[in-house]
Amino acid sequence: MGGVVSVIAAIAAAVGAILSSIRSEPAGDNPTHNAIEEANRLQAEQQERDRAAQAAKEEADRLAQEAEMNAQRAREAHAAMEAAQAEAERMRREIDEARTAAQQVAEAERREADRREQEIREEAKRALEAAQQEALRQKQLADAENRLATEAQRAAEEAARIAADEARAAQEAKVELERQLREGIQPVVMPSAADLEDARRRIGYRDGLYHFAVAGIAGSGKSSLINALRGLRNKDARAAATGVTETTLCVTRFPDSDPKNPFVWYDIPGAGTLQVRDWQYFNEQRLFVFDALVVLVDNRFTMTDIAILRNARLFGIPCYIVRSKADSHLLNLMRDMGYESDDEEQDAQSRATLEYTARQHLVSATRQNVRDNLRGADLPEQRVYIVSNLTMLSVTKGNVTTKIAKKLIDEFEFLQDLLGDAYKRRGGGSSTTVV
Ligand SMILES: Nc1nc2c(ncn2[C@@H]2O[C@H](COP(=O)(O)OP(=O)(O)O)[C@@H](O)[C@H]2O)c(=O)[nH]1
Ligand SMILES: *[C@@H]1O[C@H](CO)[C@@H](O)[C@H](O)[C@H]1NC(C)=O
Ligand SMILES: *[C@@H]1O[C@H](CO)[C@@H](O)[C@H](O)[C@H]1NC(C)=O
Ligand SMILES: [Mg+2]
Repeated sequence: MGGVVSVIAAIAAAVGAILSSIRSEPAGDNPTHNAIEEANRLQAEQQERDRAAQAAKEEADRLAQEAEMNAQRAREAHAAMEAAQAEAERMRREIDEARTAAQQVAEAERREADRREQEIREEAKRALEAAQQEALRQKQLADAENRLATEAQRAAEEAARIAADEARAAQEAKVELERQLREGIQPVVMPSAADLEDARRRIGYRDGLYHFAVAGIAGSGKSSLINALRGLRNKDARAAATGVTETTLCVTRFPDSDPKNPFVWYDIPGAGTLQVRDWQYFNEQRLFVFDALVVLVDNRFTMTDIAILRNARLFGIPCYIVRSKADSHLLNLMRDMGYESDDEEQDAQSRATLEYTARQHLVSATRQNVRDNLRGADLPEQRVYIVSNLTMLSVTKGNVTTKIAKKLIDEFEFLQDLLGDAYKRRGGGSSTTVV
């Protein structure tokens, strides 16, 4: 606005100067001319001044117009500036608003993110706890199942063990039964009172007497041993016949030759030669009725010998294992070792040495053989008496000469044990009943 005023002032000053310069101009010569010229010049000057005034006016108009335009422009610029400022302000506000909105959005998003994160955390925590609980539950289930399985397995093992034990016991029983059948062991059949009474009647059993049975295969020396125990020679009239082939299964009764002796002897034939099952032998021959049994073995044990030993054990009857014919076995051994009975050159010393060695061999081999057989039959060990008929007779008769004494093996112990046990079992009682 000030700009416009100064422009107008300048224009006014210029107009004043022009007017004063016009007033101070000096006057010319010819008045008419001068006047005309003056008039003309004045007119020209007036015209010039008019033109100048017109130009100044035009210039002033132009300037005014220009000023007006400038003012207009200034107004427009001001307005534009104000608009720009307003726009800028608006934009600033918009930006602020946008920023605020963005901040709010960001804040909301952050809060949402936090919330989600918290949610996820809690969810994860819940899931973890649930998983832990489930794991615990599974573990407890597994533990329970393990316990059950262990118990079931223990029970199964126990059942299997019992079954195995039973199977083993059954198998053992079967094997034992088969073994007993094979080895002639009689199933334990205890005789009835009537059976016993019948058996006693048949053998002429008398209370107060000792009833000895001598069993063994034919030719083992039963008759000879019985003769010797009765104090008889084989060739004595009252002696049992020897060396005869047995044809019957009869039990033969031999009273002792001395009526003062409470002994009765029985020859039990056929052991090991019968067609009956070995285990039947004991009961068929009614061996349970005797007070003591002598089992004579010649060279080898028979199944019947074993069956007799086993059954005698069951019935509690003392049993004596005897090997007879020691003298002839000894002679055979000596012959095997080089002894010639008709060789005059062999001196007494070397004969004695040979006999001693042969006797040692006979005794140890016989004892070993019996031991092996008993063990093989699962029977307890017991001694074997090695005897000869002649030496036995001397011992029985109490007439042991120096010559006989040299030949003694087990005869003395045999008689001592046989009669000693008998007296002991009967409480040392005595009877003079003559049969
Ligand atoms: N050298 C010897 N021969 C005997 C002995 N015992 C028996 N004998 C003989 O052996 C054979 C059979 O004897 P024996 O008593 O009849 O046996 P059994 O069939 O069991 O009654 C007979 O020839 C007897 O003389 C003995 O101790 N020594
Ligand atoms: C013993 O047996 C032998 C062989 O048979 C016989 O020669 C002898 O007479 C018997 N001895 C007695 C004492 O019977
Ligand atoms: C004893 O035996 C011997 C021969 O062996 C005989 O001579 C004697 O008479 C016997 N004595 C008795 C008491 O039997
Ligand atoms: Mg006989």
